Amino acid sequence: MKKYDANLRDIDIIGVPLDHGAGRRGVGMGPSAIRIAGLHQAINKLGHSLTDHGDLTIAAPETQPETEINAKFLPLITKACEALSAKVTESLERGSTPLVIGGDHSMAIGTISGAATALHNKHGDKGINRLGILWFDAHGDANTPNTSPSGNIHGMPVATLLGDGPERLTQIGYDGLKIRARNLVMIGLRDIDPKEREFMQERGIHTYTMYDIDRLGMSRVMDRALEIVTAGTDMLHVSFDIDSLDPRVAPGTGTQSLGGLTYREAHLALEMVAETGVLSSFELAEVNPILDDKNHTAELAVGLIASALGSRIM
Ligand SMILES: [Mn+2]
Repeated sequence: MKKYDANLRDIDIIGVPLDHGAGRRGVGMGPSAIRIAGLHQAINKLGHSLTDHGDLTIAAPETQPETEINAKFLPLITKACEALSAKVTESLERGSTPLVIGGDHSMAIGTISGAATALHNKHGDKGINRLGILWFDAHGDANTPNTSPSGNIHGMPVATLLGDGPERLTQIGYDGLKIRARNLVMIGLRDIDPKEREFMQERGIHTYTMYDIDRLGMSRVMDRALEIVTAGTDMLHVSFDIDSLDPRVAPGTGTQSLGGLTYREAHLALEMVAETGVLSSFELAEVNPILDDKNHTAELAVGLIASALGSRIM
């Protein structure tokens, strides 16, 4: 795997003001809140060079028909994810590190399709075997339009990227799988729908739930997780849902679930990611400023991004 010098990255910030995949409005303001919380300063301080590509243009939900009840705002989310995927592919092919800030977690369909497409362009159908994914979340995000209780697409990215989702979304970048289950590890889970559990077990997704983190400690969980996602892969993408943290630490998010990661567990996990030197792209989703307490959750998000990009205590 390509090792990056922690201090020599070219970072491409891509903002995704996407609300439409979530049940609660406000998460579309996440990119602004994260920038206001000092994202540029934090990255500059680490010595990286930085280009902010601004936000994708996304129409307000009020101007859009809510077409499909089982997959709400599918046409708009498809368009946003197609645009995002193309930007992520371009960034990776330039040798840069895409840093995607959201936005609801349906954007992961775009980000990860973009990473998979970069590998597909280089290696054809075998490219997909070379993409490792670490996914931090309270939830499984593994519903499909048929199993989702809400029809909100932010609950479907994992299933979609594994090929089981709305066709328009599975075709982004190229037609086919964007993740191999064996290269995917999900961390911090504690709120999983029965049908998601079935799906995750059938597909053989590696999971470290809060139970595992309590039993093993985050350090050992990350040792094992990093071993899985770096085995035989060329790229490592981290998809970080801020709701993986406990809502007492991260109140500014729409689907809170008690019993989540502590402040230090989250930082340790991302410090360990940075230590590997092989992180190739990162995204942070689901910061909702409307629900936040004086932008603290966005500030927390900036700190976590800094840890993932090499910030050290000593
Ligand atoms: Mn999520």
